[in-house]
Amino acid sequence: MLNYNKTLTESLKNWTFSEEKFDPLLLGKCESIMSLGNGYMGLRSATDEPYIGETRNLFVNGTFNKFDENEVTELPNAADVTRLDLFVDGKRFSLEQGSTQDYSRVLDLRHAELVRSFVWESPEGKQIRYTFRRFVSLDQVHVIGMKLEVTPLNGEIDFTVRSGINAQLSNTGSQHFHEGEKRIFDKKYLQLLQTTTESKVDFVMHASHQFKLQGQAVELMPKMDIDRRKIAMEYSCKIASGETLVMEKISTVHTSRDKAFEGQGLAVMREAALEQLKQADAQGYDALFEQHKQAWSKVWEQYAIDVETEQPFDLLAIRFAIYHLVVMTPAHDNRMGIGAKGLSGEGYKGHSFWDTEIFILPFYIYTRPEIARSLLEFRYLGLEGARRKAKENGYEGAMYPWEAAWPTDGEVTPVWGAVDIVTGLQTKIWSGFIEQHITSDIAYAVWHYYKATGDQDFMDRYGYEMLFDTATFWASRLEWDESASRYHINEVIGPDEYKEHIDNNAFTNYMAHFNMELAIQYYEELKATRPELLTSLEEKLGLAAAYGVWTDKIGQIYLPAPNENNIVPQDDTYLTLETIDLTKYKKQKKVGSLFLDYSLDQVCKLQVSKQADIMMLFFLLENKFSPEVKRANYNYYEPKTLHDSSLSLSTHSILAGDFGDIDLAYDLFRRATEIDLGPNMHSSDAGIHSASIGGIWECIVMGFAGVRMLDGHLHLNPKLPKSWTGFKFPLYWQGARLEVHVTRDTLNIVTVSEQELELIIHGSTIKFHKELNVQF
Ligand code: IFM
Repeated sequence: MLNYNKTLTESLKNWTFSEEKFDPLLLGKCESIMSLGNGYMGLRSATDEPYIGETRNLFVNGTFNKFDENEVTELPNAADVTRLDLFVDGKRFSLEQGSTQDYSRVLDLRHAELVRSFVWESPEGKQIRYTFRRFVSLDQVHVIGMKLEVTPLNGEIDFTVRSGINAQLSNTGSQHFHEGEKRIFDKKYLQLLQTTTESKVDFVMHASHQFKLQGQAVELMPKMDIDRRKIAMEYSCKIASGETLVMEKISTVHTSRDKAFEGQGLAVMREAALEQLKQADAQGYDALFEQHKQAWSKVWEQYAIDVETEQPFDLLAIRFAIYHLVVMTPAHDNRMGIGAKGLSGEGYKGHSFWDTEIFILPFYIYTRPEIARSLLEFRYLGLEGARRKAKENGYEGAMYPWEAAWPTDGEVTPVWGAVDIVTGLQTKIWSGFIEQHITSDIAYAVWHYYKATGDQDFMDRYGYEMLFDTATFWASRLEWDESASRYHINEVIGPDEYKEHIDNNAFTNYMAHFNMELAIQYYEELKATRPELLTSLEEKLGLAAAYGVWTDKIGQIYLPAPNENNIVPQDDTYLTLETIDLTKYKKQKKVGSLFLDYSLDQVCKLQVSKQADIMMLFFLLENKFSPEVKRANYNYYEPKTLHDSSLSLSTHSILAGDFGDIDLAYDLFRRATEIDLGPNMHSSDAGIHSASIGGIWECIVMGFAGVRMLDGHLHLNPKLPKSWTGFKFPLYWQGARLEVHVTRDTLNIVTVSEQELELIIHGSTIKFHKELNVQF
């Protein structure tokens, strides 16, 4: 059970949530949603003492490895530093034995610290207060801090802690590391060096411990242990009743992917890493934590979003979202993307999907454009793999991988998935072959970023090339249908993954058309204004011929139009498929319940959708469809959409808001916030849902504030959920930071920028300088 109202201090009101009861059968949820990190690395919040069923994960962004030829590359699970084996009077401490009172595990989002505390009574009747603290430094990104406080309450105890660096881990069985080298320096500093088996990324991990008894430093002589894939220390001491023993453990993680060590060799990294550990150890938990707190306070200033509401959960939810966005994003390195589960679990192997460009990038475009640029540069570096994928499939240009890892890896989607309940065989995952809309999603994101920021340098270096080469892919992908005299895109999966091998998915066709439209527009613009840049791109990409092909084909691409009932067919057959009563599945407690009754093959033959598809098209290409068409389609498709993907609810919420159905928009927003943070204790076992977390921000800023970039203009269309009296958020537009405050009848925007700004509010164009006040 989670508690959303735990208030440690007044300043932490709506900044924390907690687990109030330990349940060894529900470990995954808090491990994921309370995970810590700093974009460089992510640490799943497994409890310190071990339990069966736990998943201990430490991921360092970008360190992908392939276990063997038949597997795809994934983020390797690095050695663990969090496990502590604790013994009281010679017996192992475990919450599964004895009894526990005052239990709480709290994630403090404001300071990014995890605190677990309780009083435990051993089966022998010894009562002990335990407090465990942990953070992954945002200030020194290689550092992990842990602190344990142990106070016996009714008699002296013999206390032992075994702690170290444990590499006896895998990714659900796949072992990504060679055995490596282990060493203990000065009976204090533990060092483990390991290299990934295929990508040959070196990991250097360190740990050290220090103790205080009643506030005074004590030297405890350790028993040292080095074994297979493991290096550990065992410390023992007596603690008198009422006295407190404090153990601090400082660990560091470095890898040869770190830009700072590029080309420097392992010896240099090893020495620098050991030196950083020694310095961090000398600073100690409290000083390191203080610096980390300062770094987080800058984060909260930067993203200063606020919801004035009677529903404190809403405020907590947006803070939770921003916390996880910061923790998962490799803002420091443009060779890295964002995983579909961030860095919080093994789900989706650390791979990046369209989740980034469509659900997360808008957050960065409008709050930290430089991070949005870095994420797009990751896709630019991915052109090599995308061109390879196009060639391998018999196409031209750049065909982006459905799942991406290291930029040059190309397609990394696994081929086999869950069981088919009819045949008992593993289901084939087709998305790596035929879910192709990712290519135009990336092109769309380039355009969105450019229009919102005006970053011409990005376009000159990367953006035009991405738009042109993706358009070339689509031009080569189109299939001429002689009988209909038009181009089709057959045999795809659209956003709705419950329809495989379909022809003319509307989303895919419209987005491919849009991608080519952008390429033609920018080609012509460059030809007229920047011929020298165009010449150099022409030489690199063979554009002269490509432009002719784009313009020849674009007018003949089949764009499914609304039928007599205003319904845009999701694909060539969707509207002809059987409909079934979906009530039971719409009310499901756990997503995917449909598969208890049907196989994927059967589901493909029903009018049932996994996630927003046509609705996503309306959201992205808003101007191309009338309000009547959008409404009619919403009414048609929403009852058939099970929201079995976490990418669905936020889009439906935004659309419902656009139609003026604020109650429904709010209801869908609430459901979106509950995907990870809600009370379902199994929803996040494999990791948090990054896209849904980006979607929470989108619901507020693009939904309730109605922020949209349309034809290069910034629109705001504010509307307030009933339970809110106002909300505030920062918004970057063309390099200027705007502070936006919406109340029920006013809109206030202030900026320190000197430029005159133009916005479209509820359809009216308004120019302002420094401050704008609008009464509704
Ligand atoms: O990208 C999504 C997809 O749309 C639905 N399945 C999960 C993927 C990763 O989140």
